[in-house]
Amino acid sequence: MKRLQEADPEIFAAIDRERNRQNTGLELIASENFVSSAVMEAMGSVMTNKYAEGLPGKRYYGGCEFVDDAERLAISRACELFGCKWANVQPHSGAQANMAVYFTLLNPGDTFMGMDLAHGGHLTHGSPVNFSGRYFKVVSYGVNRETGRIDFDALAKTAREVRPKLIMTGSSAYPRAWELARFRELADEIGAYLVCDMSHFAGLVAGKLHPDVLPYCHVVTSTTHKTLRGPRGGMLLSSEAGGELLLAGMPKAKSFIEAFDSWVFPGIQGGPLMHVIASKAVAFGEALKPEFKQYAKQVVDNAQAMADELTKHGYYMVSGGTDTHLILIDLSKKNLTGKAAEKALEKAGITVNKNMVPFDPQKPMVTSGVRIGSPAVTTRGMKEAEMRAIIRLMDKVLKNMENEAVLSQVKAEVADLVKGFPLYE
Ligand code: DSN
Repeated sequence: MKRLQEADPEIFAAIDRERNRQNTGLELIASENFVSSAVMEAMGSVMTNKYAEGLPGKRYYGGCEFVDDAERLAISRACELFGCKWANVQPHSGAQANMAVYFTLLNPGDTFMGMDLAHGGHLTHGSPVNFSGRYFKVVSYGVNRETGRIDFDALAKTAREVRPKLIMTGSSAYPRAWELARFRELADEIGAYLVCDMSHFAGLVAGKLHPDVLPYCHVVTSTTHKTLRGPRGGMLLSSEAGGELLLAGMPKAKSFIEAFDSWVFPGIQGGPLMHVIASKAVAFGEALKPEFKQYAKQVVDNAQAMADELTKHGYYMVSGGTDTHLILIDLSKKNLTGKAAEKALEKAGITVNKNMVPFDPQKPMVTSGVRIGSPAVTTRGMKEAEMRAIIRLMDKVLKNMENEAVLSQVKAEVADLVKGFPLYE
């Protein structure tokens, strides 16, 4: 980045410090990952210069021949990867993807069900501080206090009573797999749309490490930058494409997919980020390679090794463990808060995020939990032995949160550990 260094030394220095932080620390934030240099090169390419409102072959601007090539590749690779018939790769983020879905399938004031944020759901699944909770009537579902798993019987009972028009599934801090066949049966019974926001576990779905999602949902939303290891962005997918489902109440009957497309643009977005779309295509190409399946398997194996080591060290995890890439540790039984733990771990070079646990008595800025995940450390090449070592380091920090000497010593151990797994030059 010599040219950037000369042109803007301040920004260059900030980027350099961030690169160094990523290289020398342990990244355990469950929603983060490290992209390949190829994915990064596509993001930093000339495609950032191009306006391309519309879809490939149907744009509102001239000169779109080559960005069309990139977007067509992104679409066809996404469809191949997830075995679906239609994809829209333009949403700038997962939040935009969810917004496009709600605006397509619901009218303001309609009722939908989504997982409670405090039980592992996402802001855009109906939180009152988010557009999803302001424009629509939201009835939340959650987990069973004893098991930490989704209380499906309670959810089904509520769904039969309130008859939501849509059920949103997927989560940000729920460690267990989603059994969507069961949800689809319920959705069909009450005449609701079934949507899954698989942002967190998209890479596991692509690697066949998570039960099928696409065949059960009317539409699926996702980010591309978590377990899927692509650039920051969103997408919509469906295997119900082809116009089988006509949406009632639209000015002219539009097929399902036409309506989704037009809610993404012009409904909620302007020009698509063509450099990011090109980069999504690169990431989907990487995920189609056999090595990605091995990566996804290692992500799950690593999370399970961490869970096992946590149990050995006497930690309580919501639901008792994980089926996926993430673990939610409830620190209340150790008389610690998520806020204090996050801060101490950061001082020791271990990045996690504080997180509410179900039925949390603490406020969202304090919390009783920390969420950890294996995707980023797995990308560095770490395996089960390193996961166990990481948990031992975490345990040392959590037992000595006020002891700066111990925190510095762990930081040195972290630096030693990551040296064997180089990341960015
Ligand atoms: N903020 C993301 C996460 O960390 O899970 C979800 O959008």
